[in-house]
Amino acid sequence: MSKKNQTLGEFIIENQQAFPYSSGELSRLINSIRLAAKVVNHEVNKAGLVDITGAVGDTNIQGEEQQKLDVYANQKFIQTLTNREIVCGIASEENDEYITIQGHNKDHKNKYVVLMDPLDGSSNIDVNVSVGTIFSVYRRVTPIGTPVTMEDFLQPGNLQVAAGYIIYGTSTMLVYTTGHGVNGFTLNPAIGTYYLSHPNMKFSEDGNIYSVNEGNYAQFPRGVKDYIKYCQAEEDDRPYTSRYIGSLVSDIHRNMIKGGIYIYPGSSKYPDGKLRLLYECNPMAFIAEQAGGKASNGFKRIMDIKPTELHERVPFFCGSKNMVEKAEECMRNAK
Ligand code: AHM
Ligand code: MG
Repeated sequence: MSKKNQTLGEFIIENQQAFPYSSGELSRLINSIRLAAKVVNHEVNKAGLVDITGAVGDTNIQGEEQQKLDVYANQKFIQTLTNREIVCGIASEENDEYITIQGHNKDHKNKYVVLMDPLDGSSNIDVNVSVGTIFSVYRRVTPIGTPVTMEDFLQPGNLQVAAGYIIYGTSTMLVYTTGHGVNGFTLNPAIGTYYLSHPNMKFSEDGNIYSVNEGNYAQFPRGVKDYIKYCQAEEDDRPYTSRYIGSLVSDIHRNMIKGGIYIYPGSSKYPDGKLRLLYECNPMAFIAEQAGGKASNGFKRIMDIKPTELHERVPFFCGSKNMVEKAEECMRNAK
């Protein structure tokens, strides 16, 4: 179905029938994300040149200082999605509350809600390390014609209809799934077109990379410590290689291509870890599963968790299936 050298535009049209609801709206939604990503990419790429880096002074709901580019990316994605008649609501990691989009005729007739982290890993911008955008799409559950409610956003990950990420790296890539596998498109910046460069992306069942911020080791639960010891043991194909960029999109992207596990566990200081269920973990979990990998909170499937609040955090174990299962075994045994 997917041909190399195909553009993202061609791919979307060709695969429209395979989308769960084939009215074309989801295709248009992916299209607007593609457009916003190009604009954000342009800004991210010149971040070192202009005086746009650095903290804007605001703090977001997590109490973190916002970088200027966070604000910019947030505005661009919201603007692009709002201007098209597709989305009825947006929740962003950078906004305390969700946004209701009534549509041009103020009739609330659009079907989809988008949840996103517009610029993840933004503390890496100042040091020229890859950052990313993460998005997650659901069909609203409340009736069309009425304003969205919190219920539309607090859906478990297993109800996502699409999810993806954009990585602003050595190349800019858009990687997404609509539940029919994972495909990656690389932007040719000279002509502004994304090409299908990574068709049908897969996590290998086993891998040899583990990615975790080991600086927090002393605060990790016993099970995570045991798993790290397992990764470092001189046995069979171990020790594994440790790679941690501190930019979720880049760490997961590398591990999907090379085989590996990413862990952001709970700790004695932060029992639920750092990552957000709705903006980071669910979309990455959907991609991981669609690529044959696994995503867990250490004990259960990420996508089966019923969210209770917009900015909820959750421990996150994601990557090659056998590695995640081994980490879960360590968590269980340490209970
Ligand atoms: P952010 O949404 O504030 O950018 O935080 C999320 C990022 C992830 O990209 C990354 O994996 C993690 O935070 C790194 O955190 P730490 O520095 O604690 O290891
Ligand atoms: Mg983030």
